[in-house]
Amino acid sequence: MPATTVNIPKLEISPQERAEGKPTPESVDAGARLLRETGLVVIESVLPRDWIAEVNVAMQAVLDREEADVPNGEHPLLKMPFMDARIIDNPFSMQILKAAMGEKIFAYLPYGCNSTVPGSETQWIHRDSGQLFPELPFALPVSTIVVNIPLVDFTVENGATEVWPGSHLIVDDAAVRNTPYNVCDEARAAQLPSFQLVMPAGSVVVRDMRCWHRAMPNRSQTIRHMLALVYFRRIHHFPDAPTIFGTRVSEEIWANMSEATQEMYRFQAHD
Ligand SMILES: O=C(O)CCC(=O)C(=O)O
Repeated sequence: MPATTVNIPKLEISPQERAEGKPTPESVDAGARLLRETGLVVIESVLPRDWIAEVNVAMQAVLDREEADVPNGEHPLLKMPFMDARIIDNPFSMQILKAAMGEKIFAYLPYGCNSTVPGSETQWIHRDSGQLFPELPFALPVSTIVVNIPLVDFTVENGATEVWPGSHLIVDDAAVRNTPYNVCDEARAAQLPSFQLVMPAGSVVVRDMRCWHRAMPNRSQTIRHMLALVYFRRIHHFPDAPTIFGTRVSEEIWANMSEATQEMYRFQAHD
């Protein structure tokens, strides 16, 4: 029987796009299509290796200080090199994100980092986001996307993330739907194709957060870091709308509201 091969959905870009750090409209379309159809797209070696190696060292220093309980002062990930535009406004991921979720997407800082240490075990299979309307018998277009940037080469040995392509479109049974982290049944996932995200440091992965995935055991001698930036489709929150949503409520009125009322109007400006 022939071996089953599952290809990593890679967006092949030209040397010119890579040199200019800018995708063509055709590449953006192709990337958005791979994301829509498989749940993720990988653009290899977009960021300079030597600079990514510096970010990796800086990340390790932050985590070492955290572990030693040394006060980091202002949030260390809100400083350079972590706030570099190549990370927080990466032209490849940004254009695909906007093609998939519209121009008005938003995100929060600081972003996160997924690390596996030597000797770490297999993580449970999970989705980072469930379906938007989990009771519907079909999946809707994407509304949450994570952009991952590996800070070292991802290999089978150091536990490259395992992903199930197409799983973003799977609708869970009621029993699974309401569990924390949307943990996926191992036996069920074993029937479906998956691959490990083997890729060079400085690649960019754009992944629908509904995709089943897990960290794999790190059998190397070094820690494996990966940046994780989460982006949201804007659906109902319009703080920058010019009229009614900018209205400010006086502090006196605000202070007299119950906690429940303040919670209801939590995005309302007040002073
Ligand atoms: O570190 C990894 O490979 C994946 C971890 C992850 O995505 C998670 O914990 O949600």
